[in-house]
Amino acid sequence: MDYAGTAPAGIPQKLLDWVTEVAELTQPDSVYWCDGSIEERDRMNELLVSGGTFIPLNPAKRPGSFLARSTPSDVARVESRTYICSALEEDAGPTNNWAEPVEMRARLNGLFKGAMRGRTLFVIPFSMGPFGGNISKAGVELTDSPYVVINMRIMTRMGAQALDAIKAGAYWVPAVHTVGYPLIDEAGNRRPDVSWPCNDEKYICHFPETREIWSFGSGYGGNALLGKKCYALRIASVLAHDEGWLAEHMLILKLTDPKGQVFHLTAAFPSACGKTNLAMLRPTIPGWKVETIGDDIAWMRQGPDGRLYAINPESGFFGVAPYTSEKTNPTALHALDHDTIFTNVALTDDGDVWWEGMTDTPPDHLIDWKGQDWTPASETTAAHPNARFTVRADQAESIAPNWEDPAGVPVDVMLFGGRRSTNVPLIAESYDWEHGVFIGATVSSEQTAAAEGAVGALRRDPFAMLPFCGYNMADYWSHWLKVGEKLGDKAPRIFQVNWFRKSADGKWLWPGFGENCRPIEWAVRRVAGEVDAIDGISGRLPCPGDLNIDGLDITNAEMDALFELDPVAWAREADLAEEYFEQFGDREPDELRHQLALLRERIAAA
Ligand code: GTP
Ligand code: SPV
Ligand code: MN
Repeated sequence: MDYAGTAPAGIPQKLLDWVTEVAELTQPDSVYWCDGSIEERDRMNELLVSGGTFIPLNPAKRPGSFLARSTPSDVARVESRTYICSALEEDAGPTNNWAEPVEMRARLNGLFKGAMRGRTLFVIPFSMGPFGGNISKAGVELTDSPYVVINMRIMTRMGAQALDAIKAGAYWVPAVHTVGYPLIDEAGNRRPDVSWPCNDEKYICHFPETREIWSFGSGYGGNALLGKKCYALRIASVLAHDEGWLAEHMLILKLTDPKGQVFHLTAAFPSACGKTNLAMLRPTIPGWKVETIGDDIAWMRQGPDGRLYAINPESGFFGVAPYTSEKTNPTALHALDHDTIFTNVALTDDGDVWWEGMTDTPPDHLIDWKGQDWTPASETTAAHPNARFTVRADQAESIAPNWEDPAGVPVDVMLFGGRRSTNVPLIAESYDWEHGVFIGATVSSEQTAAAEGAVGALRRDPFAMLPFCGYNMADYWSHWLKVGEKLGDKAPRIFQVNWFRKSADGKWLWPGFGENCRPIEWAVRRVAGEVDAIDGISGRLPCPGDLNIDGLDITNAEMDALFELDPVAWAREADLAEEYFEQFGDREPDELRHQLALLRERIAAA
């Protein structure tokens, strides 16, 4: 078959050869080059509706919106099937699954052979980041999933303009995806399609040396939308290491204080720990304004003035639906009013969506995420805990007017956080950049439903990058130290935060959500040099009275509990950090050993 025949004019030979090679391997019926147009979107939606993947929602309630239900075995990222295939195992490091690249290529060749039979191979040219500037980068995803096409159209700048950039010579990363459910077997027998095709066997593979992505068997989120975690974090972290920039699992927001001073903040929290919420924060302190630039990923580079500039490489939000409500995140909720793809939420009797926490009282009857009848008496949740929405970023009323500036925004403050029911205070400022890197490197968090594994189990998640760092984590820490050296006194200030501390009887000590502007206000006032701080075990803490709690219903005892630093518990934290660092051997930067010694000195002095 002439797979190259449908290509638009002027495609670089290298791209054409690669598409042909993948098509010859996967043997689709046809090859289609996506242009990103509205007509194409509408055709794709029709295809998904007629194939049973999409259920159109009630156009009077949610115009332009659809519900998809995945197979129960394909609901989140599969970290156990995610591989870094570097030539040397130690370059992947002890926190990644490693596979020998030649062996993995052979295995993938076997799996991809004929995997697209009976389907269309879609060619998706995309840009991670706004067009122009020196931070954005292009990619091309080949997939047999129209669901992926339509999600990539929201999450990335996909289509003709990205292809034009590639034609003009832009660097691009190749990414191949198949759901692994061919419709025709080797003997030529055809089988009907299913509403959520996928394969029990899954491989999400990254080749850092050749900067390639190969994903087999899953149609879900970060496993399949390869611009997101696979490219913008795992492969980009490798590019960033080699080229001297940062690719991070961070939200980006713009903050304006009552005097009109503007600050930009980035924050790294593990999956389902509140990045989307914080990115759309509605401050409860009068006069402050928060605008959204990104909710999941930040690419950052030193600018001409020596400061660190951040862009959001994405153009949409793939956000956690459950507990998004008028109370927790009205901005996100309103963004979902139209033109939204919902995956694994519940369907109401009038053709709308519902999830746990959306309203105080659930509807009397729903169809749950598995397609079964559901009532409030049911023992299972109506929506999957990792149910997600896909929506264009500019549908959020909080989107910053300059969110697409290819030059990015200068970063003043960086936060590191996680879910910690004990020990970690509401906010603490790092003593310096090196201490900030130590804080990032020692982040641990109670696990969420965003990946397979035991929900609630405490695990180390350095820089919230555990599942996303494309190389040896210890080398990544060294890279951060080096970037800090280059930035010098222009470096952003680093803080540790924890919205999730609990009382002895298991209740949240901090109200969270909109009230998170209070510790952030303190951070910004520190940067502006307006307030002093007190040295503490884990970092610098607010002086009494400096953290604005005006109008907040919180007792002094609760405030004390939020900032309590128990030297015995912290000695244990230090021991656990040391134990964790040991697995990195010689690669662990000396500076982190030094920071651990400083922490122990502060504990001893407390
Ligand atoms: P990924 O998209 O998976 O990377 O995650 P994310 O960090 O963007 O997660 P998201 O903002 O969607 O996290 C949602 C979860 O965090 C929900 O369970 C929220 O209820 C909870 N959450 C967010 N902010 C707060 C907060 O301030 N306090 C408390 N207690 N929970 C919060
Ligand atoms: C995460 O798990 O951190 C996400 C969702 O942002 S996914 O894109 O599926 O990885
Ligand atoms: Mn994420």
